[in-house]
Amino acid sequence: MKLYYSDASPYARKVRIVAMEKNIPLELIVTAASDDPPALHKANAIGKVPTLELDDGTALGESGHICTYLESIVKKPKVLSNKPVILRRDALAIGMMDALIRYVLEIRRPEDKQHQPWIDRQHRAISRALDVFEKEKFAKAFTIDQITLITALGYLDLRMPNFGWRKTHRRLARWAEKLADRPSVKETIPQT
Ligand SMILES: N[C@@H](CCC(=O)N[C@@H](CS)C(=O)NCC(=O)O)C(=O)O
Repeated sequence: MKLYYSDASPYARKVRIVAMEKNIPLELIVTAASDDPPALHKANAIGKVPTLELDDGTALGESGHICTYLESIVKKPKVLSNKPVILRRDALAIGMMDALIRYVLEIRRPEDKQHQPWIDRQHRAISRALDVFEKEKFAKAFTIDQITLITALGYLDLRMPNFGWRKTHRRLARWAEKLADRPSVKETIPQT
């Protein structure tokens, strides 16, 4: 199976972590979605990473759907759950990723075209999500909510290195620190 991905994409990192946790080998195809590569568009008309191309040519978009597929082919360790607490946290961490992406796209626009209230709105959403996560108690199992959250925090570090969340959210920082040496987390840290 081929995964079209980019090193920085938090959505793609989520999929890579799930695949590594389940020992599912993926052929990784580095893809800059913004360059409109024909191979990506052929696989996924919407042109986003991650896109997973199965051996029969079927291509799946949306990180959540890709994780559902990976869980269906390799059941253990189980990372997905229908438990409301896990779904709630996963949705919150996805929302944090989405707010970060909106923030990044906006600050990349020419300065005179940027809309500061929109930037501030994303900033506030990220802060509120961090406040909620600061109070959460996580179980030992490395489930999808934790995978999405560690990925969102990694993207926060990459794109907003001066956010300073480790000082204001110390419990969350300790939780993230404990996961830092886990191979699937360590080997997928975004560099660019
Ligand atoms: N909801 C999607 C989001 C994927 C996404 O937005 N990927 C970005 C990279 S982080 C992308 O490919 N952007 C290119 C574009 O929007 O054209 C998912 O969970 O997979």
